[in-house]
Amino acid sequence: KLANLEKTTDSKTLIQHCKDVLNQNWRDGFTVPSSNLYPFQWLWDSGFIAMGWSFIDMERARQEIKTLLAAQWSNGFLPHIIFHDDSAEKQYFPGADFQGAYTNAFAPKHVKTSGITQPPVLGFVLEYLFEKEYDLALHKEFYVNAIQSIVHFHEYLYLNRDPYNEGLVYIRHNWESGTDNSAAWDSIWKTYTPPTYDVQRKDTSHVNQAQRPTKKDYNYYLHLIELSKQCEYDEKKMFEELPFLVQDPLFNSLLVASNESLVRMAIELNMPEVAQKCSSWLTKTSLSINEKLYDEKLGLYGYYDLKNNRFISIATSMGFSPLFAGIVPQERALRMTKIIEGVDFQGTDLDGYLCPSLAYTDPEFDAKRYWRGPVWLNINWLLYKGFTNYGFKNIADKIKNDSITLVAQNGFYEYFSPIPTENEQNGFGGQNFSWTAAMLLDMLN
Ligand code: 2M8
Repeated sequence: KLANLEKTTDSKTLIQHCKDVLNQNWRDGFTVPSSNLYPFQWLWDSGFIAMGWSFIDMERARQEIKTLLAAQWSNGFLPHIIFHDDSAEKQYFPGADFQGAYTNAFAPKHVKTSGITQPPVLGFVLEYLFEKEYDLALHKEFYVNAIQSIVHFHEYLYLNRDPYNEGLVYIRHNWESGTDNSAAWDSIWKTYTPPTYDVQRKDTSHVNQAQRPTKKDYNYYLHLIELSKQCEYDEKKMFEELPFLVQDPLFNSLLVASNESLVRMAIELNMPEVAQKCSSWLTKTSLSINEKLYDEKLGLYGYYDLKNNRFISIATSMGFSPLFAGIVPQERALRMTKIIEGVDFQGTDLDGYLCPSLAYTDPEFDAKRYWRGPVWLNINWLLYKGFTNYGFKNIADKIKNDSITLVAQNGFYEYFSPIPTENEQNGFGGQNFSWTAAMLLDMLN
């Protein structure tokens, strides 16, 4: 265990491995999440990855963001996958043709993209780079342009995804949450039956099926893509037709955090209109998260199913994410510390690694299946920052140390089982995973 080893020597080795992973996954102007499993550019991965690059090469960190933003649609939408070359159909499923979004009038012409988005991390990612920039004057144009593009993305979200003007934006595909097979969607899946798709998945040729979403799950995911295609990715039509419309606590909290970062950078860069706009967005979204998404019963934040008009009460690690945005009232935050320290998130022996994506006590908990139990380093990083900012140092330290231990003992996996084992492999999913390396670089520095 790392704790038993000579710390500095070991951290040095780990830091070098983090750098190797990012270097291996770097392509021409962007970084793949994992070379075989995810061979293109993913939106929120690239955000976390850019923070990792800032420890190695600021030029690459900026380039990662520039390449992402170059694929922005003309209505401000940012796609979750950018298929940088034409091998998409061979390498990944569903590829650009199956997703069928690139014919949309707003889509860019120079590159094919998907028609769904991912959590809005770019505002706070940009501020992370901004604060480390050695020569701000030299790179001012990059920051000003990036801020404008990110504001355009947020504007798109508020204009198209907030039909009742609540300040809460909805996601219209479970992939937009980033937490693909979360048990949070189970009650929605029960409301309809999708067709069966007889397709050749590629993910299960790289990763054991038991660690991935099920075949039945994929029917739901592909059906939502089919329906979006039938709507020609027209936002109004999709709002009327799609059976999945969810106000997600992670997505909205990251939107608040990004708006806050945009306000601070806009003030420094003398962009008063941007500062004003983002500040009114963040006030409204924060209030609504606290009013509509707080689950008094569980003491965590939950989801709102906008299609079926009902609250989804479930204890997930994403339920802590408003802490990262700094919008949780003190007494609620205190209650959240008791929850993360208890059996739900550390198991009956209170010896589990933080932070499982689903509570142990949930009947659906599965330590190895993707977003239904495993620990994810990007979420851990958000919670580590969140608990730190609230002054809960012990919990923040445990999240950080568990993250380091899991990687040190198992390698740079996509996700990890939270259950401690003696000498068993506890890392799962893709290997040499970019955001695992990127988040660790922050935690080790
Ligand atoms: C996973 O999602 C993709 C679809 O976007 C997939 O399973 O094929 C998720 O973990 C998502 O959050 C992540 O961005 C993506 C790439 O790492 O993989």
